[in-house]
Amino acid sequence: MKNKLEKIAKDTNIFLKNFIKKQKKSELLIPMKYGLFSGGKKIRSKILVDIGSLFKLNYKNLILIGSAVECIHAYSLIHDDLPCMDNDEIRRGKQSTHVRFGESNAVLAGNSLLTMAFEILSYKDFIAPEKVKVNLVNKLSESSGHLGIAGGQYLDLKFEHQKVSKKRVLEMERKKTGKLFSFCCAAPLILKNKNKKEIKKFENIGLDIGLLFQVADDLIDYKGSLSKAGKRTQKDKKKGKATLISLLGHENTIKYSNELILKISRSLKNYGPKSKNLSETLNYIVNRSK
Ligand code: GRG
Repeated sequence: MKNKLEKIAKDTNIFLKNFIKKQKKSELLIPMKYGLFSGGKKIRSKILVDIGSLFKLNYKNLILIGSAVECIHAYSLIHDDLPCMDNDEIRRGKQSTHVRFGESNAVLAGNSLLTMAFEILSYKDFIAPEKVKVNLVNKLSESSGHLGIAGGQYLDLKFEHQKVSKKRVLEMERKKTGKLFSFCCAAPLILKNKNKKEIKKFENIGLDIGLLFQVADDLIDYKGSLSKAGKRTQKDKKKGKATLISLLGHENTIKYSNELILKISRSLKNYGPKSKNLSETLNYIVNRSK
């Protein structure tokens, strides 16, 4: 699993570096590259490739779509660390982008990574029907806006120091983290021209994978360390964040994540041994320490 993830991370970075090399230079590229290339597991690209392997899709196309997703992800992390958001000075074991380059540059680098995602999906060298490209742009933009990452972040900040129901916490985590995973699971089916019902099924699997990922992230905050996680831990409690741990407790949250794994595995049982890559990734997600 580790080797496969590293290969996908390397190939995603190669695509992004070549893509950027072909563009005209600008000074903003320095903080943008810092946000994109200063580590990062590239787990979202791995999920895309795992789902793509169920449908025998072209690896290069999956890496291109994964690269667009990683631009959105890097953007969300840069903005998440800003003083007006979660105010974090360390990310991936290094200074956050705004600490290194200043707040205004971090905001602009984040915005430029957002738009770069859509430049990639509409790239002339992406060989796919125009309709497929438009559908991918449509789904990725929806996953990133008020119904997705931005909307989830809004709820995350709004819920600080509040008593929030499990339903609302799940809504917040599904939007903040789940929607991008949902896109990663749906994109291969969009590429393969599958019908709406099949796409929806995989979007729902993605929402559950995202939730599992976020629960694991909350557990890292609860019991992890700065040296392993590459970011400050035990922050959620201090900031009064609404999480499943704060609601259900540590033991029940672990139980909840085991139930999620069972649910995801059940929905993939028709794919037999082809779903082995994804099962490995799920295992990695729950056992990770960063
Ligand atoms: C609209 C894209 C967008 C952003 C603005 C700031 C913000 C709104 C959203 C923040 C969303 C956020 C940071 C959610 C947390 C998701 C999460 C668990 C991130 C950690 O992902 P990893 O572990 O990171 O994959 P690496 O470092 O491995 O890349």
